[in-house]
Amino acid sequence: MITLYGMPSTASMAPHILLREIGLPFDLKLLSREKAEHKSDDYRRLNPNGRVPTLVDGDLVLFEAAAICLHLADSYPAAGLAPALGTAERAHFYKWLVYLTNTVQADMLVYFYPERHAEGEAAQATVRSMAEERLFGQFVLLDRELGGNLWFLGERYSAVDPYLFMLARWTRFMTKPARTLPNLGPYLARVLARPAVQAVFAAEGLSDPYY
Ligand SMILES: N[C@@H](CCC(=O)N[C@@H](CS)C(=O)NCC(=O)O)C(=O)O
Repeated sequence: MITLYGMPSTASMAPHILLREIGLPFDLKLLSREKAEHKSDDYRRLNPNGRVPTLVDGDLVLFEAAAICLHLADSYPAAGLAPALGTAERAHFYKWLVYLTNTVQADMLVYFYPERHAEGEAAQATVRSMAEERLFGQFVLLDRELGGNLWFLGERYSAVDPYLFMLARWTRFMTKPARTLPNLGPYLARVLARPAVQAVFAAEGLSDPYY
């Protein structure tokens, strides 16, 4: 049985959506941030970073949300969550998933944890607002790339979509949320309408605003 360790509305959301898209039985262990369960010795034995998510699949213990998404897409090809290996479409799939985790998510971590980047309230406010500006630029780029596509890569839903949705959701209280962009706005509504995404919101106990 697969176990996904996460916390509501965090980086565990994209793997959580994919597990439900694939339709696998799995055990969801939601850790308490208040009790710092993600920093416990037991959890750090699985993920020495003390961060979520972590996926345990038999002997395989995997951290990094994007790696978990790639592993799930590869392990259950019938779900069609990634283009065929060795194709140009697959190369673009890698490019966008890596861009999301390596550039957008990296700046999200600066935005949400400014105290790790500067000392003092004023410096942290500057770090945060500069991260927010960079993030908006990245979402403008993503909005342009999405254009009038149904899903991010075109006609087929892929692992990129829940990843982008998860990151876009994190902008919901920013001054310029991703949902205000012309293509991302209707796209996020389409992702939200998927039964797997609805099930994740219910299981994680999340309510409006959704993105
Ligand atoms: N690159 C990692 C980032 C994981 C990460 O930073 N997760 C956050 C939640 S979104 C976390 O666990 N934060 C707790 C902490 O940093 O103490 C991944 O994608 O899995």
